[in-house]
Amino acid sequence: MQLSRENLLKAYRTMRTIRDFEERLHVEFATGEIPGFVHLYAGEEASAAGICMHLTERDKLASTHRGHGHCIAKGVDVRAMMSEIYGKKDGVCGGKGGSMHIAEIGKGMLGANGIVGGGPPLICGAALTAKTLKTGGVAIAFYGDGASNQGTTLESLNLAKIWSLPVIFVCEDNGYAEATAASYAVGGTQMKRAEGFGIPAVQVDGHDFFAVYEAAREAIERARNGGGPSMLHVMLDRFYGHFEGDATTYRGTGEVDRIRAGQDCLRRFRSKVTDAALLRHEDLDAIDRESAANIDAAVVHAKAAPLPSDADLLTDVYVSY
Ligand SMILES: Cc1ncc(C[n+]2csc(CCOP(=O)(O)OP(=O)(O)O)c2C)c(N)n1
Ligand SMILES: [Mg+2]
Repeated sequence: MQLSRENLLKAYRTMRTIRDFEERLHVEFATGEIPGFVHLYAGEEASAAGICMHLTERDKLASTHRGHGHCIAKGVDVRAMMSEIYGKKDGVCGGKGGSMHIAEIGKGMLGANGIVGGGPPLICGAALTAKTLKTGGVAIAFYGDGASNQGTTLESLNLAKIWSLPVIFVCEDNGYAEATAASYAVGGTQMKRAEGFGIPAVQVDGHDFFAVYEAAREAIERARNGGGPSMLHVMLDRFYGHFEGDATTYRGTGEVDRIRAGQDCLRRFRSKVTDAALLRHEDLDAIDRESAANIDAAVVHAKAAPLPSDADLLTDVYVSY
């Protein structure tokens, strides 16, 4: 399906914002100013962007420890995210979550998640709500190749199938779980796993925004029309280590350079749309400038923003019903 000019610009803006956010965090984390762990999504942008383009706020999303891209694509404000990562009071979770727990329920962003395999069961609950209340919403579980081996993920595939839930399981396969290669750790294939549960699945080139967008469109349409769950096995690569500070001794010499040179989803998007004369280089250059300025402002703001106060320790602890 042909995307409108407006949507092409939106897709590029989302991917560019994620890339700039992550590249900047890579630099800023090294200064020691950012507390906690940070896992960067750079290289994987086409997956979050291609899927979330189909979603609105009524649709729910569960993310992973590598969640910044999912949050941005789901519409969470980058300034509030940056403040959150710096642990500041005006962060999207009041500075209490940090990188691995960014959530904004109102936007359908149910949270990044430090528990590998934590997202799929959570999203089955969100999908059951959508189905029961007939909201028309769908629920997306992003999870990694490592998380695909967790019992929680396999149980969720089964549950989503037997209850015919409007879930899209998105396995973001970047070839590694920490330092362990998927080729070593994953038995069988993701496609066969889905087939085993009677769930339609498709393998997608995650470096290609358009491939992800198309596959997601079909799966989301199926879910919205009562056709139950689907799986997308998205093949992609991360540009950085598992976490910031990872020496990445387990990756081959020149592996990341080759990926950056040949498999960069942003570059591929740019050449596709400019070759086809859908957008001009100047259109994209303008977005590059706008995004760089936004991220810059977000970092300046986050650094200067106040920390939560002592009294903030006692809020958000219990929920009153
Ligand atoms: C239940 C649980 N087990 C182990 C860990 C430690 N851990 C954090 S990330 C990770 C690897 C996850 O790999 P994958 O699912 O492929 O995601 P990726 O990091 O590649 O995006 C592990 C084992 C954890 N956080 N939670
Ligand atoms: Mg992985």
